[in-house]
Amino acid sequence: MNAVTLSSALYVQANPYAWPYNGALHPANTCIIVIDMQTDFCGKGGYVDVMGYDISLTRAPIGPISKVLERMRALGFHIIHTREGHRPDLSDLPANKRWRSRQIGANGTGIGDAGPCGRILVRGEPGWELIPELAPLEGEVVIDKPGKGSFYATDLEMILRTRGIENIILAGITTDVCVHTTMRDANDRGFECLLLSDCTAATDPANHQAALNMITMQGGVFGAHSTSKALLDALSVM
Ligand code: C5J
Repeated sequence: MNAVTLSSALYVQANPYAWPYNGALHPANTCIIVIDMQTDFCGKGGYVDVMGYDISLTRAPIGPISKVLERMRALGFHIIHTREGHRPDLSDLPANKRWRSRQIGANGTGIGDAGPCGRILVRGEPGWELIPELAPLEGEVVIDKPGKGSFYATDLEMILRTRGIENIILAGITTDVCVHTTMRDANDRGFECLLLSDCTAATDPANHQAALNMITMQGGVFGAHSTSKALLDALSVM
């Protein structure tokens, strides 16, 4: 996939349309949100591992995300990270979320319970930390969220509006849960969204593919999806 340039406009070759819709892609109005690249979702002994899923799937985006971050940082784009997690007293953990999390995995261990990497998805615990390979740099925004979406019960929207951000590039895990919820919520708020297919992953490859397919319906019902290569090709003209 190659970048598409029209006069001063800049587009990423994407599916189902060249993104962003208006060609207004530049560092001042565009961010990347790297969602939940935490040990609990992609590390040995973390929540996804304890549930019995294959963490090689959720680790696959680490390399592509690193390359994209390196280039976007060099160009001065806004960089945002999120972490899913709960207060140590679990006062922000809905009872049904906790109950459901205990239905799968070793010995009924669920969110808030002690696992190999500390209490699962509890703020401050080792498993809740962002993985070192994708650690935020000084000054980058980190959003702590109690839910799947990055807007619910956070100040993300206020930060995006204050910075004049219109375009959101999505990376992280998992494609079908936190990434999709964030993309849908961002789209409803009028943000123009691009999901990078090799910078995201699900615990089930079929769900990852289905999540990509959903985006392409209705002319791009939530935005578009593309690859890290297509994005980097587009950014190479900057
Ligand atoms: C999940 C997430 N899958 N970050 N969280 O529970 O997608």
